[in-house]
Amino acid sequence: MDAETPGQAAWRQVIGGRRVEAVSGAHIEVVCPSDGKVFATIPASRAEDVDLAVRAARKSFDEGPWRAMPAVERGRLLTRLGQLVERDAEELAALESRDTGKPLRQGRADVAATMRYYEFYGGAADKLHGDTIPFLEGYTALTLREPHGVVAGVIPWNYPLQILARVAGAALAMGNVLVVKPAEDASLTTIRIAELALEAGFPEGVFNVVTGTGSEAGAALSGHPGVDYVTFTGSPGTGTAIQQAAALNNRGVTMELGGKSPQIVFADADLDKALPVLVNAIIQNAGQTCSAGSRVLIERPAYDAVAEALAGRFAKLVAGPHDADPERDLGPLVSARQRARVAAMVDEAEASGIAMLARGAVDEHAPQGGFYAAPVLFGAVDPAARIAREEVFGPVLSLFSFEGEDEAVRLANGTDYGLVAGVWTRDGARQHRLAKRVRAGQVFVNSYGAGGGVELPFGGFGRSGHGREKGFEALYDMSATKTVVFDH
Ligand code: TAP
Repeated sequence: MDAETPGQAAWRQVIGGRRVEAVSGAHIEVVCPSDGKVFATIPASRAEDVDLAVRAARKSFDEGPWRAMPAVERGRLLTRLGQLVERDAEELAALESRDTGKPLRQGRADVAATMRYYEFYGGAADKLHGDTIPFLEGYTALTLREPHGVVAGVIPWNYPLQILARVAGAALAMGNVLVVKPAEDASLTTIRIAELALEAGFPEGVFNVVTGTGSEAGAALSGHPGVDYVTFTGSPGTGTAIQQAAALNNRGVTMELGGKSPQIVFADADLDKALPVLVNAIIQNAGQTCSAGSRVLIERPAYDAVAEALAGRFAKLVAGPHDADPERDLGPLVSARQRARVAAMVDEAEASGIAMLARGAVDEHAPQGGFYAAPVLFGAVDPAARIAREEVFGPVLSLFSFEGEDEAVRLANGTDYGLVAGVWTRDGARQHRLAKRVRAGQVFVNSYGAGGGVELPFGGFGRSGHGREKGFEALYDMSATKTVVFDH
């Protein structure tokens, strides 16, 4: 980054190992969600810049040293990148916190997970082997894992460091090269990681970042014929647009498209353990988490007690600036646009007669221009209501009641999504039954790991998307099987 005007910084994107402006020279202003003030700029790239980045990536894949590099060496580079993230941990946490509005403690947790992703995929790079397959007499058949080639990653604004790390870690481990388009609302740490990748020794053109809007840079990237595979995390609507663009080139995709994740609380649950987890699963990152536990389903005999206890906790929650001292329970939302979306859904639910059991507060000292949203708890929500079916992506929790396992499963599976679920019960047999019957990519029993678990395969059913990220499983998505047959 280069200092331009006092208090502001002009960041450049990274293409072909060089830090460059957009061809047009245009910029996008970067706003801090805590006060609504501009503190930096990023290049406003368009199709021409995307084309340069894809060409640089292609050249690097076809002609550079990357292709021939032994997997163990690729792994060492990823491990080294993780070490550089560790070296710059405080700087990265502060930058992520300022750019997204998340409290510094969350920024630090994101950096810790980011280090772990690069470490995990650094170690995994040489661990996925092919097979030898018994075949006809006189032949030897074997499989090789091949990279796709140029992987395009379109990254959202809620966890830029972590989502970039899970995409980049798996893609680079398998020998792909990358072109990443971060969200215009939160691009800075993605640029910084690409700079660190150069410092770590990744060959030029392996790790490219193009900044700009989704409708220009994002659309140009996902439909670029030079891209071999597209991975996207974000809203279902944008995911559909990206899949259509990739389909025109017959390219494969991984889609992580959010959720409406249920936490099922049976009357025999350990409530002392469950209650803080239920609250945290919806206020973490101000509810802007794909795996946020946004629906709590409570067995009828326990409903009143759980609702009352949650209302007591929600009434005490306070949203404040990312750098508040002491830290607040949650930060602002990422943008004025996101705050308006959340407010519209809360207003609609209230207007339809859904009972608001509690509302938290916004720090009275929070700067005027920030994008704050007080946490909200709705009770006895109709499962057909919009707030019960659609992702709010804000600190808004809905409570439902159920009678018996069948109704619990019906409610849990009653949205178009299927990303994560929590099951709270002391009954061991029921834990197993529910884990099987709930349609979700991850099920947590007596815990809820919203977003956590670098090692744990992650992805959804239905509207939550397809393909799997994280853990060893992501390596399969980021590579393709080649079968080779020898006649001897
Ligand atoms: P999206 O539109 O899905 O944005 C995610 C990423 O896609 C950003 O980098 C965005 O760029 C880019 N993008 C937008 N339109 C594109 C297009 N036509 N082609 C290619 N890329 C494109 O999300 P949003 O509008 O920021 O948020 C809306 C809602 O999406 C939220 O309320 C939330 O429900 C959901 N969401 C879910 C997730 C996860 S983790 N599942 C993450 C973010 C948002 P720009 O932002 O630069 O335009």
